[in-house]
Amino acid sequence: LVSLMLKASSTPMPLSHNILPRVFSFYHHWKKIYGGTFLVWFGPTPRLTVADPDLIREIFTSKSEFYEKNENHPLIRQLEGDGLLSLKGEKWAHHRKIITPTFHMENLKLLIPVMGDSAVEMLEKWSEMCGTSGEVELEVTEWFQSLVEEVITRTAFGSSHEEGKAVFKLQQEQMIYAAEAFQKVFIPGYRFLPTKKNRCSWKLDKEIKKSLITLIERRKQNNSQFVDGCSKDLLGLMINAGSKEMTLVRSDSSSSSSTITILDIVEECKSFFFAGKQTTSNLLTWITILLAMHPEWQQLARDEVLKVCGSRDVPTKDDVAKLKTLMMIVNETLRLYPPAIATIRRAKTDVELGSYKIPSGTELLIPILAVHHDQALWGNDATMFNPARFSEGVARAAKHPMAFIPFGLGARTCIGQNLAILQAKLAIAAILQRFSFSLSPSYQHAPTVLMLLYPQHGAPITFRRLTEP
Ligand code: MNH
Repeated sequence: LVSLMLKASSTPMPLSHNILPRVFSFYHHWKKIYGGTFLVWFGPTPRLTVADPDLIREIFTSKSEFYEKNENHPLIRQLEGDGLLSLKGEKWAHHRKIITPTFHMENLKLLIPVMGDSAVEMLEKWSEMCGTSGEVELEVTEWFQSLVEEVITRTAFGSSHEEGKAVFKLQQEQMIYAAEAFQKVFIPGYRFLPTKKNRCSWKLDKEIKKSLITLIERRKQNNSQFVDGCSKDLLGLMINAGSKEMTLVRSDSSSSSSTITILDIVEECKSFFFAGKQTTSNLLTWITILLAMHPEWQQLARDEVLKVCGSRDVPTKDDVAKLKTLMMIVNETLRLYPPAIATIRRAKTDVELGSYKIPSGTELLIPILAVHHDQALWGNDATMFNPARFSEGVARAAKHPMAFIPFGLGARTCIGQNLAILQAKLAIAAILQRFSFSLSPSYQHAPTVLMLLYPQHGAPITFRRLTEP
């Protein structure tokens, strides 16, 4: 089934944003017959697809206590780690509270120079590659991945980011092996077979764990220099919370159930990388593709950037806040090409959802992409690229305030969304300052889903230097 689906969606399509029939073919097909909310049996598990924003609001916010995250396949779980993404109940709440300060705007601001420096460094290389012709064709996907990696490692590991990068390299490698095993997921027990690829994956898993433990132990010793923890990176916050709790536990052993251990921190690190890297770099890639497809918006965005930033090398924090057109473009990209096209919840008990009676254990699929492409919510031009629809802000862009959900909603909304948006705005602004760009003649439009929404045949883009270096 999976290979058939992959095959069906690997042929290029015309340059259109009407990608729902292609990447969500089963939904598109059944919606015509049953409407946007319908039930499919996944083996013994009933799965309700819910595309109605009123019902989505109940699941994510007003009645969220009746739903929990479902468990991913063990292969994915090993990669994503037992961190925020997949934890449930008290342990999730405890970790979320500790990690939240990492993403406060005050803290993210400190990353702006880092983001700017790595963007400029990348663009200087591009400029060099342009040579005398002033023009170069680049596969942007890989460039954006290393750009994002830099920022994610610093967010997670702060001062230990160089060592963190090495661990992330291992995890990236493991993902490739696991992806192959994942395609054979329908062969029972396949992931336990000692095939060459599985053995590579297990070996990497051990290595990752070992490196992270070493890294955390070392950092722990340095951390104790700060009495109350100055470092608000993921590692610093978790280590501080952990060591405080250990002292607590010694005097009051009853609170040990929520203690943070080194292994918990290891899992959070894995989770961070898994959740943050590909999502953000995919977003950067889609923005670039869309601006290449729509030169009029590219020019509008560039005019704005040049006006706001003047002669500054990269936008400052205040500049970023003024880039309204660019924000509209980021939002419109997240609407048409949301990197995460769906999410799943499970009913913890029997519960009423709107007028439906949902039995305990039912899975609820929220098809983010389908909600974003729904004409009833976005109008007749739902599959057109029209950033202007966001000119009055996100809440007023559609006919329903819950129609825009690229990061989910409610208590379990994406913790990294401000970081992702900040990074996207900074990087794209820096590109617009220096280059104009268009699709390479070899570009093939083939949006595909393998966990995330990505361009199957890559994103070759032609960049032209705007001024002499
Ligand atoms: Mn992110 C949760 C999409 C960037 C870390 N992320 C989610 C969810 C969506 C999502 C959707 C909610 C899933 C659900 O409700 O079931 N995330 C994105 C997108 C981008 C993104 C589209 C970029 C674009 N995410 C990032 C970055 C990080 C990150 C960057 C970290 C550095 N995301 C998370 C974590 C969660 C999450 C952690 C889980 C939060 C929780 O459940 O408490």
